[in-house]
Amino acid sequence: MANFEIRADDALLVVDVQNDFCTGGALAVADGEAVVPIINGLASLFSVVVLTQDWHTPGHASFASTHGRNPFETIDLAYGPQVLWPDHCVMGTPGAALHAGLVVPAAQMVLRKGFHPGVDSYSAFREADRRTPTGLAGYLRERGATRIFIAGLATDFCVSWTAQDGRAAGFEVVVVEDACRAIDLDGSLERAWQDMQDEGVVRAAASGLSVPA
Ligand code: VGL
Ligand code: ZN
Repeated sequence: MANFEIRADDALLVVDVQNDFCTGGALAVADGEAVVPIINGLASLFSVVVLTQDWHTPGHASFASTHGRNPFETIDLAYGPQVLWPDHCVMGTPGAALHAGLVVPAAQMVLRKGFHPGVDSYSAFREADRRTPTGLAGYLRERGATRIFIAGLATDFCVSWTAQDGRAAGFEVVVVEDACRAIDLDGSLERAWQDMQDEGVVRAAASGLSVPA
């Protein structure tokens, strides 16, 4: 895997490191909290750092309970297929809070996504209708970022969609593999890496990132 010297026009995007995606959470990702110390270490390399939070209304359209269905089934919503999840990251609840071990005081922005009741948003750039922007691309551009490094949860959903949409928005995108953990539903992890590669997303290891001496 390639090594990267971190520059002033790089941004770190920390995706959904929230209690509900960690052990004991409503939609726990295996070993999810393992990303926390890695991300804490990475953050100091970057001058632009953005955190995201999955941030759903009660009764959100992505919740199985809303439709009287079982979690992990897929249904068709107005904008296309939607995997149904256990209720998770309900706005303002402890499960939606960032993991307490995440220590990134220099992060300048926290972006919340998935707050429209009828539309999911795995991507931090664009909601699942593929039309509604979150404002992140404009923020990053105005901050002078051209390349974004992505870490967090989950590799095969919010990280992957964010990475691909970052490419679509014109950024160079690097996913820091060991600073992510996956849900891996029916082969979704392997598919996600293939899709990311097809869009020109580059893979890195946290140990391969450094600041010039
Ligand atoms: C996520 C499923 C549902 C994620 C969010 O952060 O990857 N996955 N909501
Ligand atoms: Zn969600």
